Amino acid sequence: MSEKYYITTAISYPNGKPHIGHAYELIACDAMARFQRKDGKDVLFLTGTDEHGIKMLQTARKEGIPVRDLADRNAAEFQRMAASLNASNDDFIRTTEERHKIASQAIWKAMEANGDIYKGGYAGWYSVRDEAYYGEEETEVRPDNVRYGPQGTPVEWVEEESYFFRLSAYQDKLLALYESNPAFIAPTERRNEITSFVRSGLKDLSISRTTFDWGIPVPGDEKHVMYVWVDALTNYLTAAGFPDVNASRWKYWPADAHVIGKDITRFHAVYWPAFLMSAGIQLPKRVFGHGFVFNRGEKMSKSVGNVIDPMALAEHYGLDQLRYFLLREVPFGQDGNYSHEAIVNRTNADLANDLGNLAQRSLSMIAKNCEGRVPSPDAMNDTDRAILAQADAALATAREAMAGQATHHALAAIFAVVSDANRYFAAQEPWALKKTDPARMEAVLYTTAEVIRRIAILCTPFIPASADKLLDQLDVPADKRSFADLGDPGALKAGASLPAPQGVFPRYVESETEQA
Ligand code: ME8
Repeated sequence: MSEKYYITTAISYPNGKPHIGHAYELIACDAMARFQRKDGKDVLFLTGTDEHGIKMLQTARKEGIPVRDLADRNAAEFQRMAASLNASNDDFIRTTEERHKIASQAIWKAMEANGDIYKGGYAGWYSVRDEAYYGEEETEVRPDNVRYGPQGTPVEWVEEESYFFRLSAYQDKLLALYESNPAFIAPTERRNEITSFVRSGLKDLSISRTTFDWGIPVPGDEKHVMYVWVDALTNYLTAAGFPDVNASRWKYWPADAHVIGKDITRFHAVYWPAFLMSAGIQLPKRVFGHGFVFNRGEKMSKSVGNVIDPMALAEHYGLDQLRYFLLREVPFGQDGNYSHEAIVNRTNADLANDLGNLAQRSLSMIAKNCEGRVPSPDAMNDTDRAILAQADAALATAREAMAGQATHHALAAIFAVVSDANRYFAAQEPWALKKTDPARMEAVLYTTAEVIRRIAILCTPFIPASADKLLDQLDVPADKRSFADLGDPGALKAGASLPAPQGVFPRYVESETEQA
């Protein structure tokens, strides 16, 4: 039985259309999920939408439509985004589904049975936008005479009857968790922020609302709906079959990685493990809070029109170009910027020039000089073997990087081989060997094609469609494209006929309006 791997994105609020931040997170998780599948693991990759809560109600009211219609319409947009970004999610959860109501009520009852839920009254500074109460000391009145919370959103005084979760009882347990399991929160700066937040003291958490009814009813007291974060976080359990521990998916729990944006680390690294400890459920192995991506390139807004629509970006630059850029350029965990110039430079340099040209030049030479068949490796020497070994060695580096969600390191390692393969190709001068030593020419072309096969397999998690196109050109069967097929056992067979080579990575050429 293969090892399991369960990875999740945050579930997005469908109170608007998807934006580049959503696309960024989904693409990163997709690369991670695909990487583990290629590495032989049995993967469950989950994404979805977080449909309850007052924000949804407010947006629906503003638009004058029923909240369910708003949820349906925008959930469909998120599903469309996932498909058009080539996301390989195994499930798409919507928190308005029946299975999720069952799971949320079950975790509530388990926390209640453990004595961690009690009824009380709540009065405090509430941010509608954050759906969170804040202590007075966390808020400030600004010159506009409006009181703001720590996230910079307006807060108002709200009083309501509410159920509470005994979060205060989990302070020491959480600190012990962070201490004994330093990998639980990543990257380190997030871990430090969370640790000092918990150290500063935890108050019990209001976990129900009576001021609206767009949510999951509290079991046994239906005038309350659950605080949206109790319901939202539980989605990760729902998709694994909870509360049915005999469900076929329950084997995936605990999740190996919850990948989320840094703004919601507190919910995932403080509330979530506390809820799970209370309910007696195993904790996820890791919470990774990635950075934010921002648009700084003014030029792009002119050329693309709507810069925040990730599907327009993918259409404009090419999906794999966008995926490559986001995964390679921005160190995962840090904030990053995207701009027209940065995307064009990165994808032209790495994809079109380095990988694309290498493939195009070597495969065209094979088509022309070897009758379109895989050349003979008979005259291979140590230099050839060294570049092949280098490609194989990149797997270990990439594997270690991906275990730490460092997509940029994984791609850097793979593209270092691309650069070396280009240097190798230039130094071997197969075009000159054609007359002087045809057997060596064949060996060099064989080696180059084989190194491209290995690189393409390593690239499949990141730029799946383009990597598959490269592998099609080498006539590699679909079931021979895993990491287990790297190395000599899966090597190209001399004499096998190859399809006519085609360019896979077109150069981005500035249109006249962009040059202006
Ligand atoms: O927070 N760059 O939903 P959401 C990178 N429903 N990531 C970004 C981003 C940006 N510019 N903007 C947002 C929610 N994100 C909750 C989650 S999980 C149980 C509930 C990230 O639609 C954000 O950090 O506001 C989050 O991880 C995800 O997009 C969804 O954000």
